[in-house]
Amino acid sequence: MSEMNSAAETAAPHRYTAAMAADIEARWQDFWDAEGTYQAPNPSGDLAGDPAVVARPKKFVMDMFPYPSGAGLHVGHPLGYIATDVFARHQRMTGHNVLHTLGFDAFGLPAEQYAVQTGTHPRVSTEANIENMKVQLRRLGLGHDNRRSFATIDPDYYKWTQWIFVQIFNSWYDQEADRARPIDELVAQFESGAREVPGGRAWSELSSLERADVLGGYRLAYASDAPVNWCPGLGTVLANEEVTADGRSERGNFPVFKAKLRQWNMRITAYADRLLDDLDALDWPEAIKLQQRNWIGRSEGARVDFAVDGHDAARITVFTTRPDTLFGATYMVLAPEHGLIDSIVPAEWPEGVKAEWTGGAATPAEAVAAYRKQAQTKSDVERQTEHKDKTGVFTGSYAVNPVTGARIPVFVADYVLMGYGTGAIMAVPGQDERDWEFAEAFELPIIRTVQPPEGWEGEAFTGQGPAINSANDEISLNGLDVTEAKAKITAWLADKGIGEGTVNFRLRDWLFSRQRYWGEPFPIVYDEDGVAHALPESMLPLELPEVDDYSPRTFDPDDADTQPETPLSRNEDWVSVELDLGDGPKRYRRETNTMPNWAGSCWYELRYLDPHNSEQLVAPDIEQYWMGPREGQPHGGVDLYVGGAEHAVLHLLYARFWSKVLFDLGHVSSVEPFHKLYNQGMIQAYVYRDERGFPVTATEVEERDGKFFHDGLPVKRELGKMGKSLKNAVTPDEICAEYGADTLRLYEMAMGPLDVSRPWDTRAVVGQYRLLQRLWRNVVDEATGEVTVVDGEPDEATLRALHKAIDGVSQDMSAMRFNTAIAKITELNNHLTKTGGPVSRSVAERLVLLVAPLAPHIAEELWRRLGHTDSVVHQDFPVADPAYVVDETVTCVVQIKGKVKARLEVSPSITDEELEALALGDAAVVGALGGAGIRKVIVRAPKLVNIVPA
Ligand code: ANZ
Repeated sequence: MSEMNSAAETAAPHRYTAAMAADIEARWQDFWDAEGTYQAPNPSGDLAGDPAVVARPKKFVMDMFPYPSGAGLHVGHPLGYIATDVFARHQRMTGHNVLHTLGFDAFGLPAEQYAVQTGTHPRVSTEANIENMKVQLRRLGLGHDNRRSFATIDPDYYKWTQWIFVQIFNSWYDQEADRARPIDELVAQFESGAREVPGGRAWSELSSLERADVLGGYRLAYASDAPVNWCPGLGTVLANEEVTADGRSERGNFPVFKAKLRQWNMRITAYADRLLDDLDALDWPEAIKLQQRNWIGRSEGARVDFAVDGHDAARITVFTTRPDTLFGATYMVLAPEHGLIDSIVPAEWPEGVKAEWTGGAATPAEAVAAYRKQAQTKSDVERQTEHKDKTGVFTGSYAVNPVTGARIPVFVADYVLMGYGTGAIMAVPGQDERDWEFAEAFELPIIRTVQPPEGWEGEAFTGQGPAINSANDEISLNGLDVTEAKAKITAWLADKGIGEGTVNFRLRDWLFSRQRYWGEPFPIVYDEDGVAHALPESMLPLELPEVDDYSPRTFDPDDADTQPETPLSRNEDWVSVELDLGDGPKRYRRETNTMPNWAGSCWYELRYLDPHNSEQLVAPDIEQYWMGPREGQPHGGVDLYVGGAEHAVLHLLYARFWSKVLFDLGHVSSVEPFHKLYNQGMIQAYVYRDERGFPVTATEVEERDGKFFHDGLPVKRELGKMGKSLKNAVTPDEICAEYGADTLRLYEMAMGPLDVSRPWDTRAVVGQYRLLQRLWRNVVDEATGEVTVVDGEPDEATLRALHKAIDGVSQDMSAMRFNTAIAKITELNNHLTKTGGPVSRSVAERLVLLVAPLAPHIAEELWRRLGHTDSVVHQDFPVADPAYVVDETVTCVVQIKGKVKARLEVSPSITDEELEALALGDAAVVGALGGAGIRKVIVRAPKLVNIVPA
C-alpha cells in the first residue's frame, strides 16, 4: 500500500493523498481557530457581535456532551458530533446564526473509581482526559464556538449548579397557581393565616425546627428518611433510574437494597402532569415520548378505605384503577414495608387459619418478620415479574369489604410495592391476573364481577363487559359497562366518605444525594438545631475541598446492614465552619453528600448561551434570543439536540424538570430545554470470539472463504458494541492518519440513515477517500497542481446534473439525510469525471459548496485554490434552478398526413390524452390544419402524433 502510494506520488505529486489531507486539515483548523470562524455572536454581553448576523434567524444545535473517559474516543463516539456539525454548517450557509459548541460532563463515578485505583486525584485524571478528547475532536474539524465550551467540574460552572439547587430548595409548588413559587411567599401565607399551618398551630408558636419540618413538606428540594436504594458495593445510594431491572447497580452491577436513610430529594412529582402534557408540543421521536409517558405513568382510579376487623382506628387505604370490581375484592395485600402491618398483627394465629398462609411460623409476627427479611433482597422489578411464583404470608388480621361486608384476609406479599399508590391493594382475582395466581396458590375465593365471554374459564378476565355479582341493598352496578360502573361506584364511595377518585403517578421524587467525593458539594449547612440553611450567592461556588482520601467507603456488596459514609465527612476542618448568614457569626456543619452526576447536565444548554456570566445564570435577552418560544416552538428550547436513545428517561426528564422550575421562578423564558430531539443510531462493530468465548483482537483476524481465523484457530464473528473490552475499538486517530478527517466524516455520514445502527467496516472507508480524490481531480491537475477549471457555460446535461444535485442535497441536508446527500454528490462528481475535459468554474464552485458541510477541509482548500479569499464556511449554499430540476424532455414529432409539421418538447411520462391535446393546440399544427376538421388522431406517447384531417 505504502509503496503504491509513493509511486503514485512521484507520477502525480499533487494528488489528494493522506499526507496532503493531513496538511490541508491542520492548516485550515489553525486558520479557523485564528479567525474565530465558528464564533456565534450574542445580542449583548461579552460575546456580542455583528448585529447583521444577530439579526438572522438563529439555530441552536447541540450534542449530548461527552463524559471524558480515560479510554478516549473510538469511531462510534463522534457519529452524532459529525452529524450535528454537518447540519450546523448547512444552516450557517443558509442564512442562520448558528450556535454550536461542546462541553464536558466531567463529574461522576468512573473518574472517581479510576482515581481510587491509580491514586491520582480525580481532577487531575479528568482534566487530562478532557485535554486528550479535545485533541481528538479538534482533528475532526468540528465547527464549534470554543469560547462557549466548559466542563461541569469548573467551579465557575458548578457555582450555578449550586445556585439552581438553592433556587429549588427555596421554592414550593403552589397547586392552585400550578407553578413553583418562592418559599418566602408560603411563609407569608402561614404568618398571615391565609393558609393553615399543617397541624393547626399558629406559625408564631412553632420552633425553628418545627418550622423547618413544615417547610420541608413543601420545598422542591428536601431531605427525608424515605427508603432508598442503598448499594454497599459502591458505597452510595442510587436513584431508581440507576437501578437495573434485576435490582443491581447499573454501574458496577452490585446488589441494591432498600434502606431507610436521610437523603436529599427533588420533588419532581409536583411536575408530573406538566412533564406529561408538554411532551405533546415537542418534536421528539415517538418512542422516547412513550418511554417518558410510561415512566411518569399516570393512572386514573380511586382511593378506597377498608376498615380492619377488631382495630377500630386502623384503615387500609388502597389505590385501584378498577373500583368497579370492588364486589370481587376477596382479600387484601400490604407491601412488606407498609407502616400499618405491625399495628394490626395479632399475637396468635386466628382460629381456622390455613397452613399455607402462615409460612410455617408459630405466630403472625414471626411470619411477617421472616417474610420481610426475604423481600428486602429483591428489586421492585423482580418483585413484579409476571408469572413468577406468588409468595406471601397472612398477617392474622381481616379487613371488611365495604360493599359486601365480608371479612377478607389481609396478606403481606412482595408483589405489592411500597413505592406505588398507597402500598396496599384490594385483590380481585376474578379480574386481575396476579391476584388470580395468588388466590389459586393460597386457596382464596374468586368472584367474577365482569361477565367474561362464553367459555372463558380458569383465568382472570381483564377485558370489557357488563358488571355482574355487584349489588347490595344500596347500590347495584350490574349490567353497567366498566366505565359506567367505575363512575357510579366512585361517586357512591365519595358520598359515603370512604373513597374518592384520584390520579396516581408511577413517577417518584428524585433521590438527589450521593456518598461520593467527585460531585458538586451541596450549598447547604446545618445549624446546631439541625435546621438546613442554603448558602447565599456570595458564598458560591462552594468548592470541593482538597482531601487526602477521596475514596468512597464501600462494603461487602451483599451486606444490606451497612451504612454509607461520605468522603467529605472525613474532613472536619471543612465540615465545621463559622459563617454569618445574616444574623451574626454562628457555627454550622456542612452537608457532606454530593450531588448526583446528573446535576451538571440538567442545565448546561443555558451555560453555552452566556458562558462567562458571573452575575447571572444567563442574561435574559441572550436566553430569549437563543431559547425563547417561537412560532412552531411554543415551549422554546434548543432547535436540535442529538444524542443516544439511552437517555430517554434519566437525563431528559431531569433537565425538563429543572427547566420548568427555572421558568416558573422567572429565570428563563423557555419552558422546555430541547425542542427537537434526534437519536442517532449506534456504530456497531464485529466481535471475534475464540472457542472459549473470549474476544480476540479484531485487527488480527484473517478471513478465508467466509471463515475467520485468529492465530490459525477458527473464531466466531458476531455484531456487538465497539470498545476496548471487546478488543474491536477503532479510533478516529487511526482513520484520520490513514485517510484524513474528511474521509472519516464522509464515511460515517454515508454508512446509512443516521438514526439506524450500522456495523463499522474499516475496509469500506477507502470508498469515500476515492470520492474525495475524484473531486480533487475535477478541479486540480494532479501533475502540476494547477486549477483546471474553465470559464464558460457547461453543457445542458451537466447543468441538469448540477441542479438536480443541488436540489436533492439541499433537501437531504435539512432533513438530516446525509447518506443520500453524499450519494447525490457522488453522482454529480462521477458525471463530471465521465464527461472528461475541464470542468466549468461555475459547476466546480457549486460542487465545492455542496461538499463543504460534509468535508469542510478539502472544500476550504479548493475554494481558496479557485481564487476566493474568504472562508467557504459563510458562503451561501447553492440554490437550484427549478428549470433544470424538472425531468428531461423528449422530442415529439407531430405529423399531418405523414408530414412533420411540428416538434414538441414533452415529458417522457406524458399520457396519450395529454399529448393529443398539446399537439392539437400547437400554433404550427393549428395553422397547418387551416380550419379543416379532423378524422382521426394516432398517438404514440411520448414520441409521435399523427393527425389525419377530414
Ligand atoms: C383492584 C384491581 C382490580 C386492580 C382489577 C387491577 C385490576 P396501574 O395501572 O399500573 O396504575 N396496585 C396498586 N398499587 C399497587 C402496588 N403498590 N403494588 C402493586 N400493585 C398495585 O395499576 C394499578 C393497579 O395495580 C391497581 O388496581 C391495583 O390493583 C394494583 F381487576 O386494584 B387494582
